[in-house]
Amino acid sequence: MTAIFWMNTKMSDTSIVKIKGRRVWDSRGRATVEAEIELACGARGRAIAPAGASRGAREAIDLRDADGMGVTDAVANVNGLIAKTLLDMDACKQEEIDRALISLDGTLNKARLGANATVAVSLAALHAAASAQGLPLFRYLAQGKSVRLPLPEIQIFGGGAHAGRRIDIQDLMVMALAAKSFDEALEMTARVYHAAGELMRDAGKLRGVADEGGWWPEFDSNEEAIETLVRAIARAGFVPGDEVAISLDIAASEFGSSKGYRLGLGGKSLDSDGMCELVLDWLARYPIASVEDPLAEDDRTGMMRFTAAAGQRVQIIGDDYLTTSAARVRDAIADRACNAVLLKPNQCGTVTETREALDLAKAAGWGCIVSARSGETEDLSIVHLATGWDAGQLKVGSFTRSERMAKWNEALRIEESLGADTRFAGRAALPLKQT
Ligand code: 2PG
Ligand code: MG
Repeated sequence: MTAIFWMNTKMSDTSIVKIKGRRVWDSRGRATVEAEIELACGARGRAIAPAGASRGAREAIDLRDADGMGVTDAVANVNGLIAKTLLDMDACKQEEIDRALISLDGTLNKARLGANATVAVSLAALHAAASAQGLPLFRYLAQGKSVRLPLPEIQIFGGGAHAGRRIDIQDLMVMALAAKSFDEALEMTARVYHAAGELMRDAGKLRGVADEGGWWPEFDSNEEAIETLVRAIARAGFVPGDEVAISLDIAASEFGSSKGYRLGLGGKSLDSDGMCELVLDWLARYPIASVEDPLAEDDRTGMMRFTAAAGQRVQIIGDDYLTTSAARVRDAIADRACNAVLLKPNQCGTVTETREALDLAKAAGWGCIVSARSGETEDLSIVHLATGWDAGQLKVGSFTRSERMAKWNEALRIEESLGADTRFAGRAALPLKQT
């Protein structure tokens, strides 16, 4: 009897007994941080920090060594200060773990420990807790509530900081609005991706791919890029806008600020009003359902003006503008400066802070898009966050390269595992009046 009782207690003991940090490598061949956590019951969790190229100025710090590349200090923080602090804590108490990380760091932007260290640890604890309960991570996060597979937003052409600034727009993506399931959304996107490749080949413009696997943007203007995407959707057999819509990440902070914008293609210089008009003109001319960071991260009045003009008919996402910060989401809700938030756990550095930003956005009826970074790995955490939290949308990059496909394929497995309970967020995930 005593022995059995002892074993049961041991099995349910989710206190942290070991934390190990190590250096691994991401999809751009850059060093990054992996954290592994072991619990008293034997369960383990592991997670890897991603890294952005177009980063918001207010993002939590991706801690690098003096050479700007290495992660020796960030890994040492996991194995030293963080391990010491979190040892014996209960992995099932995510908020307590994350609060401990926040107070140990003591800065507003994780400058001491590095968000690459804290996000890897925070996510590893989450994985360990789910594993201790014998649940896939999305089910552990859902806490018995029903969930929907997210609407995927998938890159067809890369650009901006992910393609040597060959064109100004950073991500030219599609959303398969007519899809009835995640599986069908991927199948539709595959057809568009390959149709776009054929168009580039026929035009003698096939030059390989950009950082996230989207076709290299060999175009003479931003408009030519959008027009080629419209043609690819039609060539794949879909009605542009109705069945498959365009989603753009302008990432405007990369080429401008509230003081002015300088587009590389065409050498145009625009003030905030001019930039606003340019993107509004694209919305009027092309079948675009979603646009991210149309103005720069410091251009509050520009974002407010843009949202007032287009927020009823188009999803307007704040990425660099909001940096997964609950405080900034709260301000933007009050300002009506966007109607959707991009959620990147490494922009804030913990699971709990990501969740806070999501909860605020959801309560305001905003769109919520859980997102990968341009520097990624085989880590699958964000697929489970998007599904388990019922965020509604998921952005992972293109339809090639295994760090991207691993995530799309994981969502397929989740969809299959739900069987008769499967639900797909589809176009209802967009915060639009007429969908
Ligand atoms: C973005 C992401 C993904 P990065 O801006 O949304 O495309 O890019 O990770 O470089 O910030
Ligand atoms: Mg972005």
